[in-house]
Amino acid sequence: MTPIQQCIRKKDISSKPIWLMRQAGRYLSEFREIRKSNTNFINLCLNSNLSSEITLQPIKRFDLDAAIIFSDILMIPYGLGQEVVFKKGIGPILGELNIENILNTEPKDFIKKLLPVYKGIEKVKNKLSGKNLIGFVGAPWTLLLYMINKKSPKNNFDFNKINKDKILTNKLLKKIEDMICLHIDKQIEAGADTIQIFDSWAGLLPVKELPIYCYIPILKIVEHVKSKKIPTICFPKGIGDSYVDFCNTVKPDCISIDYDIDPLWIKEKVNGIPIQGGLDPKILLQEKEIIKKNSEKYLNIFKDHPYIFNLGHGVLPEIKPETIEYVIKIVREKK
Ligand code: 1CP
Repeated sequence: MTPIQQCIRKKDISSKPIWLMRQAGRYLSEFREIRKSNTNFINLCLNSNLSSEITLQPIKRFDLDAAIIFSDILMIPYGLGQEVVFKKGIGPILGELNIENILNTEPKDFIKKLLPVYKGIEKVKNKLSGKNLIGFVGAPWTLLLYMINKKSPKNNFDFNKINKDKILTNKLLKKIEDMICLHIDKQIEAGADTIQIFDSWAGLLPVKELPIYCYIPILKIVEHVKSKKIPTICFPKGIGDSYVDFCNTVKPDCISIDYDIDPLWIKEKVNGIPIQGGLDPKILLQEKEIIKKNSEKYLNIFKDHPYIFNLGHGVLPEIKPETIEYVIKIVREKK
């Protein structure tokens, strides 16, 4: 049994597995080297030789317990025929939303477009032993938001824009949910043994809309994955106190917390659900003592609770690889 299975399935508290969101990426020179000559990010995700190589880069460098496939949540809009480009310094820019085309996309055509993602997973699986291979998807709400907003909602979010045409939004949401389930199925077939669901922008929803746009759509996906006997890790970033309602409604196999969540508070609220993450990635830009103190805070609080060490969001490009090594050492040596 792999360390993450031990933690999630057996609720084992004796070992604290570790992996990091965005563990492959720009903070690694070997990633930057590949990225330099592969300027089209989507094409890079669709190159199974390179995506599998990038997935394994942090595994070769560090003593991590899981690999997460190098891909992106926006591969789903891409698979549905919406143009997706990543602009340097800006982020993702999506093309016109042609609802008719999206709703008419056949599963077989979607799968065909994303086949290299699944090939990449197979390649990683063949080279990985004793470690988990995490597949992932964006949650329905976060994908809907990118698809309608056509860029990051970081600085320009207007809920009314999303909620304007409810019938249309619901049709789109249903299609997104179906494609998420399909994308998960194909990742599992290819060798993914755990599924993480990223609702990165759940925190933008008004609290009263959380059940409609966050909990219920994710619940459907979690139930689908549960029927395949594969564990889910859910990350409804930014919803604060609503983490409790989320856990009570969705009942994920593991809940990933962001850096705003008080770890002691959540531990008491989740009814024994395994917890992942929490540490603010910005801490990893500070001095060693501060890194140690903060990492140990999480390890101490979760001493008696099934816990996967991770961050409260992704590794920042400015973080030094030596710092990651240092954090792993702290987690491994903690008694
Ligand atoms: O070279 C580069 O500039 C590319 C940076 C990059 C990377 C390394 C992007 C663009 N995506 C990725 C890979 C990626 N994305 C992974 C790979 C596996 C890993 O090592 O973790 C994963 C799991 C994701 C998931 C993802 N993409 C999320 C959910 C997690 C999160 O960060 O909240 C989101 C929101 C995206 C969209 C996206 N893709 C890339 C960027 C810069 C963004 C965010 C844009 C924004 O701020 O809105």
